[in-house]
Amino acid sequence: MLQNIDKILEEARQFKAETKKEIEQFRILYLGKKGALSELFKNFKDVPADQKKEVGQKINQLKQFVSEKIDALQAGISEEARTDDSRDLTLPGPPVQAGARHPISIVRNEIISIFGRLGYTISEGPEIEDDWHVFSSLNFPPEHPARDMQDTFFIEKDPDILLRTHTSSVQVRVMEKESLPIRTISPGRVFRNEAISARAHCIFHQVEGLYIDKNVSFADLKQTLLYFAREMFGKHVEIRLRPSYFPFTEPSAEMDISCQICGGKGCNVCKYTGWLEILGCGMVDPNVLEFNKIDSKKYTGFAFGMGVERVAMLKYQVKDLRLYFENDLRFLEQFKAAY
Ligand code: 2U9
Repeated sequence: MLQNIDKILEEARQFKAETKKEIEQFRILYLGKKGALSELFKNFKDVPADQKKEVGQKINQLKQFVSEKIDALQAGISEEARTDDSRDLTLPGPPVQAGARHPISIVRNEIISIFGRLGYTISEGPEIEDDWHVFSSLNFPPEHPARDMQDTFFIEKDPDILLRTHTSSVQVRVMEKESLPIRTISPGRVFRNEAISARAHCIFHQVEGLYIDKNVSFADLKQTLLYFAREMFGKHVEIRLRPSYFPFTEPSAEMDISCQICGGKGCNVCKYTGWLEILGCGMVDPNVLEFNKIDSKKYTGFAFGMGVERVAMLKYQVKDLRLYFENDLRFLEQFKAAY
């Protein structure tokens, strides 16, 4: 009997109970009507008289141990575990924090989608480029400032290896590889050696477009860009083209959209002009076509280029471009509903 009590005590010591349900199982096993202690008390009458004192003490010690262990277990378990068995496992779980797309990705995807509806393919290419694909094949004269160390990040000199300053280089690669007609946009990161400010960054995102076919005209360019502006900013948007200069297009233009804040009346966003500059464009310079082995007497083309950050600033009324690079969740979370 004494050995049996020691064995039960040892088992009670080893018993692991964490949840409310397990503690109750422990209680029933030792203190319940048909439990170990009730069994010992029942058999107590058969214990020889000379052992009764010792056995009685041992049984009481066991009972005390079990009671104290139950109290300790109940005090020690967390509120969650105490109510564990009352949880309804069929209920939906706690909400999972969903991430959101970066506003630059949202705007880039939207630009891609708009031109996709006009039949443009997407082309991508290397960020590390050579002089030919970034400058020479695009008609940049030898003394053009963009070729200077102050404007472009060079990795190696002679022969020049550099970080692309625009994604036109991707379109040069398309002209090398693919047959005509070409109708493609190239979204991607570009790099310029600029001081970081509210309006400029040394890394930014561009989408450039190129359309080359027979009889492509400036009117086609204008209508394409009007469609883009209205899809992007709303159906009442007007566009305006101002003459400009780029080495790779002739004639060249910069496009403004009518200010959506004041409806063209003039406000501090459009600096009281009613217009906001959004992109550059033009007819592909015949030199660029010839450099890329395209007969400029048979084929013409138009091209355009825009900074995604600039489009996003106009779309979301963000005045400091640096916000797009800082990844502050208080800023990024505001775009959760956008896409
Ligand atoms: C080829 C030939 C011509 C792409 C063009 C622009 C005008 C332009 C700027 C807008 C803001 C760059 O991000 S920005 O700083 N781009 O103004 N880009 S036409 O012209 C091409 C492209 C490819 C073969």
